[in-house]
Amino acid sequence: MNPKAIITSALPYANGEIHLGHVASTYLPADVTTRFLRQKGVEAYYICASDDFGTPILIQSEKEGKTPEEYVEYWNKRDFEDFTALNIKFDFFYKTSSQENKQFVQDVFKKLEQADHIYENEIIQLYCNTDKKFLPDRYVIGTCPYCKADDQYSDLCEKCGRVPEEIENPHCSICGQPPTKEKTKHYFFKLKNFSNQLSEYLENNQNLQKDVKKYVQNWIKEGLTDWDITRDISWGIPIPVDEEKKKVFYGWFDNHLAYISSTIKFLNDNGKDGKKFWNDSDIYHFIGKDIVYHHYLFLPAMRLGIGEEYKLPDYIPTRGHLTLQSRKISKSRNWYIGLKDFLGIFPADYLRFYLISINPYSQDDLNFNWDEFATKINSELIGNLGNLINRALGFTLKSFDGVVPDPDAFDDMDKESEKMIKEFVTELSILMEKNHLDRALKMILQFSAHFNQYFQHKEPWKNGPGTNSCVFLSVNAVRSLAIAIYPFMPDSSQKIWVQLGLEGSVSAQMFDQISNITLNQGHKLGSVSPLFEKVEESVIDEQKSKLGDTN
Ligand code: B3M
Ligand code: ZN
Repeated sequence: MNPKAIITSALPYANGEIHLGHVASTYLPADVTTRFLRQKGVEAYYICASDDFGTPILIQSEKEGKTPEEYVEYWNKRDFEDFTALNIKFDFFYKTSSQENKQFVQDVFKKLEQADHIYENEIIQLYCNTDKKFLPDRYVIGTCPYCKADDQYSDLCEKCGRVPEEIENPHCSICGQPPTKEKTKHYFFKLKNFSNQLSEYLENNQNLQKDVKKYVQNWIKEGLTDWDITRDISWGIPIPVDEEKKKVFYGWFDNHLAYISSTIKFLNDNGKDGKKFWNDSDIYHFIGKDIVYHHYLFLPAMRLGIGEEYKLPDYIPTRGHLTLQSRKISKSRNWYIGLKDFLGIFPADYLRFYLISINPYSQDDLNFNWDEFATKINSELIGNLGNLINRALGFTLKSFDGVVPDPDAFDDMDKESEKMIKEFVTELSILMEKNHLDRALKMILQFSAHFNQYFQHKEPWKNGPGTNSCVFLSVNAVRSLAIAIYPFMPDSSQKIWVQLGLEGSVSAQMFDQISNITLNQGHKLGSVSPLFEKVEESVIDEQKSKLGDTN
């Protein structure tokens, strides 16, 4: 395992609140992975930033009577607070509009230009005569030229995932009128020139998901088109060579460069050589499947274009979209759940547990369902895990004064349970390393279910022979679980640690410690209380009724 890692998640637009759809596919898996890598002894840093530029942000700030700077500053802070409430723990949360990123982006552009990867071209830009403005990207809706899907934005087809060169049958997304065409000069990045190198990179990188690789390779085979990297708006990073000073970089040119510029700043500020660290590390970019094109093509091509001065991604874990009650999440239709609202009602660990458990390492969409949420929390988290912990520790407290007893000679069942503890870490570690977080969590639940059955079968409350062994092994299994669940549910993990009478932070425990039996005879537990509270049906009903049209 590489002893160094940099982990990033897709940068949230500084334009509205974080909802469950955002956290499921990118932030949560990245946070769990970072915590796990640290438990494996990796020096891992989780870096993110707000994505501050673009037309939608400019328009919205104007509507609210704020400068775009003030507007993005607000959302940058708010996003960070909301993430923190879910224990998404960034080492650094910066912004694409930082001075460092501006400088970095302009430098990268100059290097690309010197290497002859940039050219200027006159293009036809769509203009709306009703709204009196140029219409970039999201401001044009039309038919995808590739898959013929209707109602797609001009910068990204949500049906087939491609970035259309020219959308068919364009309409202004504000007023619905067909736009007129105006001439303007733009800068282009020669993406086409990188087809072979990109194909090789994809081919050689064995960590990328096979199915994603396959369709990206197909896009390359069908032929890439050069990439328009400029926009005629005022809010963005100025283009160094643009003398009229009327253009800025397209947000997708500058945003992913903030992965690098923010990391370098953070590491340099912490006394390290940021660039060297980046190039020595395993690089992970966690994303949702809607931005595959940008991360598997644009991003590596730009790094290739500057001579791989910064390493290309080793991992691009890509996951599907979250639907809500089997319907597409939509803010305007009030079909979404804000992260902050959710965490006002339920503990962070409930959401972390549920979202990870339904989230496979694949492009499949996942569905948030309120009833399923309640069932999973009540029967799996509480009925299985919580039950074992409370039972094993509660019984030790009641019958042994909270002191771990000397085990008797092990019978077959004890031996089997001892073996389970000793072998637990190996397979679990493999699942975690392969990013199968849902399967790892499932394995943890199976381990817990085993010990519930073991405890039930041994009936230690009858105080017959073998009672001591049962208590001894069960308490040690709880310790294993405390370490194993840390990446998933850090708050609960620490609570169990304290109830076990153990000192310090569970985060400092190495992952491999999971399979050690270390709580010996005489160890005194802390005070024991139930970890979780049941989710009531009435609360769920209330949440369901909040969805949908409110007027
Ligand atoms: N800000 C959000 C998205 O399209 C966009 C991600 C940028 S990652 C460099 O999901
Ligand atoms: Zn399409």
